[in-house]
Order: sequence, then structure tokens, then C-alpha cells
Amino acid sequence: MKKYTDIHDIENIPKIIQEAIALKANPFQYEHLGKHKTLVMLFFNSSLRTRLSTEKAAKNLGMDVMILDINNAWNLEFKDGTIMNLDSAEHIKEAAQVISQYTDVIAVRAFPSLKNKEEDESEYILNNFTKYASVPIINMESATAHPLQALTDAITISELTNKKKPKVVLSWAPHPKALPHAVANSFIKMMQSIDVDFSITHPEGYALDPNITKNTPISYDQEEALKDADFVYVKNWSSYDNYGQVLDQNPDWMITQEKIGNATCMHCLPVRRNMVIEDAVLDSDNSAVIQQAGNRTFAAQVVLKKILENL
Ligand code: SN0
Repeated sequence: MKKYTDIHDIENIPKIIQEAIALKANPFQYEHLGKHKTLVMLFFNSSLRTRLSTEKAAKNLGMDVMILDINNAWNLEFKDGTIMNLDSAEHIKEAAQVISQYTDVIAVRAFPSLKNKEEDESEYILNNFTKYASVPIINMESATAHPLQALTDAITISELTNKKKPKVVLSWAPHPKALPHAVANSFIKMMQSIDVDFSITHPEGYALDPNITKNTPISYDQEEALKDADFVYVKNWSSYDNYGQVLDQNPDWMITQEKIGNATCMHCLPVRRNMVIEDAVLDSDNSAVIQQAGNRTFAAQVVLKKILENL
């Protein structure tokens, strides 16, 4: 693997899921693969799971890890040809090349502004790192994608089902803040790529990018959509059409025990309890959120392994 910025960088999804599950059973099998290799992780935004699980994954492979909260470094300039007489002290051209001097892989977290759709969709932060770095890039959640989370979710579904084609429903749920589309986008792409019966439910006004949802069935009737679901993947996102807006916080869309019945409840975390999902669900045996978080390590590990094997 040359990079991991999108789930389509995976050559064979069923195979990588099995490889991740094998790594989980035997995490130190490749502990020499990363010897004298370094991972730099750059964070423009907050992180708990991504930061710890990716560091753990790298260490399981014997890698060294360096972490930079990049907001504490120099303000970066991303535009070409600007006169840098304002806040930005360093251009991405130097920064990406310089960081590449110290490491074998660079992982980047860079959320969208949710203010300017075109700018967010250009993925200028991730793409400029890819363009100017001389080492492979891993996406730790960018403006429009969270491929490590989507791989984790596919691993978790695969562990928890013995059905050939389980029914998976992605449900929007209310949230007080404007959240990105990245987790939903990558989850949708992943579900479209594996053998599941997949649909989406959200209130009117919350349609996601049609280039991503494609012909996935979409319902405005949550109760109807959740009927007979094996997995309910819960996520809030802000409006895509009214870009970055919170249109309403309709509490009727919160995920309750009554709504999900025996289905397995999934969420990428962090989750606002009793706003997005009620306590009864998160505290029940039907919640897979901790297992998902645990699997983040092995999603990151299998990706790092594939990248190391290709260095
Ligand atoms: C991020 C998101 O993309 O939805 C990261 C998820 C992995 N979530 C948040 O920013 C939640 C913030 C909050 O205040 O609840």
C-alpha cells in the first residue's frame, strides 16, 4: 500500500479484514517489521482513540512514534504564490518535505472548517501533505473521510455477524454542534463495498453528498428504516446542502432501546449520551462501541503493516 487516504486505497477489503482479525489474535507477530522505522502523527484537531490506537498499532509493529500537535508548531501556509506577510510562518512545501526527513510515514488529522464547502472538499491539507511529503500519508480523519474508522467498522461487523448479508442501517441522530460528514462518508463507501444490506435514514435536509450516497436507499422514516436491522450505525452530521448548518436538534431522532430492539448499536465515539444515544443502549450488551474502539488498533496496524511492506 502506497498511502491510506481513502478506503479505495485497499486492494481487497475482505482480505484486509481477515488480516486485521489475525493481527488482533497475534498482535506482535510482525514486531520486527517496523524496527528503525518511524511514524509521525500530526494533529490539527482533538483526538483520543485515533491518537492512542494508532500509536499502539505502530508500537506493536516495533515502530518509533513521534506526535506533534501541529497547532503548537508554526502556522502553515497552503496557498501557492502568496506573499507570506500575515500569520503563516511556514509553507507546506517546506514543512512536508522537512517532516519527511525525520520519518517513514506521516499520519494527518485535519477536520473541515464546515464554512466553505469547496475549500473543505478540495482536501487541501491532506492533499498538500500527499503532494509535498516524500513518504506515505495516512488519513486520521480529513475534511471528507475517516478511512481508519470505516475499516474498523467493517472489522467489527465481520466479527459480530454470522449472516451472509446482515442488514446495516446508518441513522442520523441529533447533536448540539455542527459535525463533519467524514465518518458517515467513509462508512457509506465501506458498506457499499462489502456484502451487506445497507440503507441510510435521516431527517429531510440532511442528505449527504449524492456522489457518495449514490444509489444507497435513503428513508426519512427512522422507525421504518430500523425494522429488522442487525446493525444500527449512529452518527450525527451537519447539513450538506446548507453546508455546515445545524438545521434542528429534533430529539425524536435520538437512538433509544425501544427503537433498536435487538440490533447491535455502533458509534465511532465520542458520543453525547442521552442526546445522540440514550444510556440504556450504551450500557447494554447490544452496544459495540467499546469493541469498535478496540478494533481501531488493528485497523491502523494492518494499514501500517501494508505500508511498511511496500517501503
Ligand atoms: C468528530 C466527527 O467527525 O464527528 C470526530 C469523530 C471521530 N466528532 C466530534 O467532533 C464530536 C465533538 C463533540 O463536541 O461532541
